[in-house]
Amino acid sequence: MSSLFPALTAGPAAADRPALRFGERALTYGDLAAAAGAVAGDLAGARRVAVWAAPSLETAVAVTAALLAGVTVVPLNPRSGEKELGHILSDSAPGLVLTAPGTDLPAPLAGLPRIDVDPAVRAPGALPDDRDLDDAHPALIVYTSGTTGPPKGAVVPRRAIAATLDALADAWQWTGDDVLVHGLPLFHVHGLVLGTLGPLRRGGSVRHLGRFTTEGVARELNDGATMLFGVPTMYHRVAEALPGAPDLAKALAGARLLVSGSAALPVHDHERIAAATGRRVIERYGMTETLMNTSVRADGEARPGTVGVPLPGVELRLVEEDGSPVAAYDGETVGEIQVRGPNLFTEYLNRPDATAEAFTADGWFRTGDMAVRDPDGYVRIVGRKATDLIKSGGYKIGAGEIENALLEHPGVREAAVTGEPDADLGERIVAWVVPADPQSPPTPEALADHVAGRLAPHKRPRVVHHLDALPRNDMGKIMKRALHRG
Ligand code: MCA
Ligand code: AMP
Repeated sequence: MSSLFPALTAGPAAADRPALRFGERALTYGDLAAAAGAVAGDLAGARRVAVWAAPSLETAVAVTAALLAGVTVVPLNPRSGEKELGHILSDSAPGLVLTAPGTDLPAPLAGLPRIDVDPAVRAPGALPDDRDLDDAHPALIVYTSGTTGPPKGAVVPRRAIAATLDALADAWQWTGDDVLVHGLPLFHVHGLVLGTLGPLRRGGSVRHLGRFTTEGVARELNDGATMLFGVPTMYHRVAEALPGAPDLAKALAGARLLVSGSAALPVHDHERIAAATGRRVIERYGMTETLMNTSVRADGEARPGTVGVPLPGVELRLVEEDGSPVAAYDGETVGEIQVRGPNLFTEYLNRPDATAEAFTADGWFRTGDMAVRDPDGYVRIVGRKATDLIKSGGYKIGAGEIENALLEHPGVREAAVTGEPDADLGERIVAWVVPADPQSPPTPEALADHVAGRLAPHKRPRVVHHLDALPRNDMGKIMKRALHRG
C-alpha cells in the first residue's frame, strides 16, 4: 500500500509547508518528518504502544511516528480515571507509553517503559518507509463504549484510515490548501483520524485550539483557516454566541467548509447558524468501528437533518428487524443501518464474541443506528436501537458502565442510568439511585466525582435522583421507561 502520509515521505517537496500548529508551537512537514523520525528510532522493536493523547503537538508527533513505523497506537484519554485506564491497559497490553516530557502519569502507567516525545529533537532522514506495510496492519486501537461492560477496543487497520480520508477528500474537495481548525480531543476518531491524520494525509495543515472556544474558532477562521470540524455541542455554542459576536459571524461566513459530526446537529442550530452567517453546516456520519460512512458533499445540497449520501467505496443498506432489506427508500420506512467497505475496523480486541455479533454472515456491520433514506439516497438518522447508549457532548457513553461505577460507591445500593435531552450536550446523563442509607444519601457532587475519578469526567452524571426502589418488571428487570423526572 502507498504511504499514509505522502507529503511527509515525499522529501523536500513539501518540507516548508505548515503541518501542525498547537497554540504557539508549530511544525512544518520537514520538521515533522525529522521529529517523527527521531521518535520512530526509539520505537524499534515495539509492536503496540499507548499514547497519552493530550491535545498537543507531542501527541500528533507520537502517532505519526508510530503509524509510519508500523507500530499500533492505543490513544489514551488523559482524563481517564483509574478503573477505565486499568481496563484499557490490561486489555491492550501496550509495551510502552509515549507522552510529553514532564507529564505526571497516573499509577496504572507507572510500570510501563516511557518515551518522552520532544518535537524539538530531530533526526532528519530517519523517517521509516511505511509503503511495505500490509493494508490490514492494525494502525489504531480505539476504545468505545457498549451498552454494558467496559469499553471495547476497536482495531482500525491502515486501509480504513486511508479509505475514509480519501473518501472525505472526494466528498469535501479537501486538498493540501485547506487549513483545518478544531478543538476536539485526540483520543477518538473525530479529532485524531479526521482532525489530525486527515490534514497530514492531504498535505494541508491543522491548527488545534487546545480547548474549544468560540473565540478561538473566530480567530483562526479570520486568520486563514478554511475548515472547521466540531461536535454538535460546539456548533450549539457557536449558534448561542453568534448574536453578540460579529467577528464569529464573519469568520464562519468566510470558511470554505463547516462540518459537524459525532451526533445529530439539531435543525434549530443549523438554522440559527445559516441565518447569522449565510453558511450551511454539513453533517457526516461515522462510528469508531466504521470511520466515516456518509456525508453531505461539498458540491451537494446541504439538507439540514440529514447526514448525506454514502461515501465512495461504502456500501450502505437499511434492514428490518429480521435482517431483510427495507422495502423502499421513501423517506419514511425506518431500518437499521448496515455498512460494508474498506473503512471498517477488523475486530474488537480480545472479544471474538462481540466481533461475531457485530457482523452479519456476509460481512455487513450492524451499526445499531436507525434511519430512513430519501429516494435520492440521502440518509436521515432517526434514532438508535439501544436505549442504553447515551451521546453526550458527542461522546458515546454506555449506561451499564456508569451503573457499575455507581454501584461501587458505598452509599449506593441500586443504580440505573438514562439519558435525557439537553440543549447543549444533546443528551445529559441522569442517575437514578437507591441510597444504601436513605437518611444520608450521597450528594450528586459526590457521585459525579466518583464516576469522573473512576471512569472519565464526561461520563459523570449531571443529574441525580434518589428513589426508594427502582421500578422492576415481574422478571426483576429494571424498567427504564418508567423512570422520568421526579
Ligand atoms: C466538571 N469537571 C470535572 C467534574 N466536573 N472534572 C472532574 N470531576 C468532576 N466532578 C470538569 C471537566 O473535566 C472539564 O474540565 C470541565 O469541568 C467542563 O466539563 P464539561 O462540562 O463536561 O465539558 P465541556 O468542557 O463543556 O465539554 C464540552 C465539549 C466536550 C468540549 C463539547 O464534550 C468535547 O470535547 N466533546 C467531543 C467529543 C468527541 O470528540 N467525540 C468523538 C467521538 P476542563 O475545563 O479542565 O476541561 S465519536 C467519533 O469519533 C465518531 C467516529 C464520529 O462520528 O465522530
Ligand atoms: P462513536 O462510537 O463514539 O464513534 O459514535 C458513533 C455514533 O455516533 C454513531 O453510531 C451515531 O449514533 C452517532 N453519530 C455520529 N455522527 C452522527 C451524525 N452526524 N448524526 C447523528 N448521529 C451521529
